[in-house]
Amino acid sequence: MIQDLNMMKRVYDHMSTRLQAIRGVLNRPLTLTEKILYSHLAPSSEDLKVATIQNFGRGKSYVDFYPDRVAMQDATAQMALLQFMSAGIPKVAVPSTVHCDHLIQAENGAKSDLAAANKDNAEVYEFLSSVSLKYGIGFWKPGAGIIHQVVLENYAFPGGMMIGTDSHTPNAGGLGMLAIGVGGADAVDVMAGMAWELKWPKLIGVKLTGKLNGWASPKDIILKLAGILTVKGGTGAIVEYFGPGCASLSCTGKGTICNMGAEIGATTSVFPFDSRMADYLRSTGRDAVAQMAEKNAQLLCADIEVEKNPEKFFDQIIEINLDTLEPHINGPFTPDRAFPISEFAKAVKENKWPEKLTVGLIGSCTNSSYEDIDRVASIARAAAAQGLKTKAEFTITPGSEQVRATIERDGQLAALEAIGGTVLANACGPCIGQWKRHDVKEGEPNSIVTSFNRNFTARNDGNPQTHSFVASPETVVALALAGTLTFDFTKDTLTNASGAAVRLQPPTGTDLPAKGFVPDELGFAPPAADGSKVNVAINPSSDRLQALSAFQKPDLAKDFKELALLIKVKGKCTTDHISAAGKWLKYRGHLDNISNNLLITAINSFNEKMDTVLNIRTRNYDGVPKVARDLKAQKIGWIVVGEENYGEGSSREHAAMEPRFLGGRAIITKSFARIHETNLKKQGMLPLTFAQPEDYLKIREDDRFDLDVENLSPGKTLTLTVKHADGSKDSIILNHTFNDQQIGWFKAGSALNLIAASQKK
Ligand code: MIC
Ligand code: SF4
Repeated sequence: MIQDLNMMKRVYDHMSTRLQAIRGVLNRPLTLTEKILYSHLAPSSEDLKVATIQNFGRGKSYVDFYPDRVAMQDATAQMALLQFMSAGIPKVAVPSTVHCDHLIQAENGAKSDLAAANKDNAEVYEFLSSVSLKYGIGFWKPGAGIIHQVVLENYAFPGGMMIGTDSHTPNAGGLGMLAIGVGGADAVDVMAGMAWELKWPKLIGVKLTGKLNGWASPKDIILKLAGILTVKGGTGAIVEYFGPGCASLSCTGKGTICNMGAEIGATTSVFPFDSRMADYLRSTGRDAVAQMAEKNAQLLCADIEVEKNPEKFFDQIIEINLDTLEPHINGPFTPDRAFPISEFAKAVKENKWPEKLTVGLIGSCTNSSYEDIDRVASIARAAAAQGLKTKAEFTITPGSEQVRATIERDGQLAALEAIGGTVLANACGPCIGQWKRHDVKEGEPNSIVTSFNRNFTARNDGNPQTHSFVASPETVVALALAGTLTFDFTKDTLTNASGAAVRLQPPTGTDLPAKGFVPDELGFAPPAADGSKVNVAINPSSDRLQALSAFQKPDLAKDFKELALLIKVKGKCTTDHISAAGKWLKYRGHLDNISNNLLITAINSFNEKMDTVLNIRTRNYDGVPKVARDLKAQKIGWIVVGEENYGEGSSREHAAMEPRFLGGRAIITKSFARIHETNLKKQGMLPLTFAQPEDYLKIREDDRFDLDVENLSPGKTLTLTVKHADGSKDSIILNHTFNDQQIGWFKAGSALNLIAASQKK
């Protein structure tokens, strides 16, 4: 069944009238991104005064929008919905869905792993399903699939705008939707019917020419782009693809590219509407949506002048020629360290990375489409015919039940199992550390290659010595057959069971199943027509769920004096370092318990150790959360100091709530990742940046700090007075990006406190 067709109709009607008005004011050609953004400006429709339409300052103006829908996954939905419940609103204002995907642990295979998850997480699933039923939210059960795949199959539509409590929400850009990852508090705004604020983005145009061939696949486009732009090159920007190469890519291939755009820090990525998207919509049972998009096609791509003179419309342009694009492998420990296959073996040897491949993992939210699996199955079939089997362990994570059932029916799964593959549950599993490995011990150096999108230290299996590389599914399978990282499948040979030298065949495959997809009839539970009677219970003695207490308003005169340093972090500090996943995922609904993972894998710059920081009060070294709790108990506020792109990666707002909960006041860094910076502001924390990045060096382990928060106002710097133990002082200038509304969140203690107060009026 097509969900929310009327909403989509409204969006298209609205878009065409609104864009006319906008063209009248701006009087210039528009990119696709601008068309979607301008047509979702708040206030909506009639109320929009032409005067409020303007050339917003890219990277400067904060602008309010009304997104069309919200999606949440189980690991972030718990906190999002606990906040929604405390806001006191009876029903969500826009179509919203919850997806149970992150909490399923991979161990022995799909069936038993799903059964185990249903048992272990029963309380959380029960909570999420009853909250969904009550507040009008669609609920996707465990096993139905990974949020982004399910959204692409059911909800995404060209020209729409959505937010999701997961950083890979941009996957829906493969279907021409502007889909943005956010923290749960942002989702609360939209579900409460309020406008949602975003800094008007810069625009990066990526021109695709030529056509992929041989072993190259859509994943290689984003792997290459990550190498060019690095993990922070897309910060504050939307990536818009254009050029003749776009139409040669399938809709799901485009989804892969947009999905992994999160790894360059981009706000989101988007492709123009084309026939490949219409084909995908039809193949997934949405003919009516395809028809509407076709009718409005001119609204769903950039104006012709943009393609002709892109330099006039984009802040940066990158061109990638698909004809000559090589397969890429990125890693280890960061997704932007990119190597074309022709240079990879040399890099492995030079860097002394473990050459033996222990496990190859394909699938996940970004690479488990019918096309991915069909192409990989073609490699597997040809390999089997040549007497080859995988030498490394090999796992397959289907992105959704719909894909899994279809590839089972069409024989691809059997082909993958025949060369040694194990099928895992339709869930995040090893991608987010939900992986019980039996083959290597903790601390043992080893290499894995995945078709996922992130490879931060310890992410997949909790082992900091696992060298994780990201590649296309095709590359993963080829390397799994070889069992070594140094195999260049484009030219090297392998030895088969009878001792003959054989070459792997480049993949072939189709993007859509000839017999159509097998629909997932059981995975979805619609909300109750009248949810007011549904009871949502939280057991007060639960260790998984905890009702939220409001954060207190700060006392500006007192709370920012004599602060201590909790930790000065050295190097990369992703949200995985701030609030680890894996075994900690089980506490995502319990703020007190999950706070015990605060910054435990970040490196202390003073001793290069993890989870070992000075407690200024006791003069002893202890774990980070322990010191934070002790300082909180003694009413000593504290700060964290960090380097570049602090909070890169996930949308998890726990990384912002935990420091707030444990008495943190400010996080001071050289720069922030977008979602994390907003999450901190929403929770009443102060994300601040050094005006002079070298001032990072002035911070000593036993300093005390005063911060002049009384002066917090838009565009004005703050001053941190650093009082060193030897009696000397430093004055450090700090920048911030707070606007008036956000200062209101800070002064109220959190953004949620403001919403809750407005409901009580
Ligand atoms: C991720 O890929 O890091 C996650 C796990 O999906 C996160 C969400 C989370 O931490 O729950 C994300 O991408 O936002
Ligand atoms: Fe799940 Fe991994 Fe996708 Fe995040 S990136 S949604 S953990 S599959």
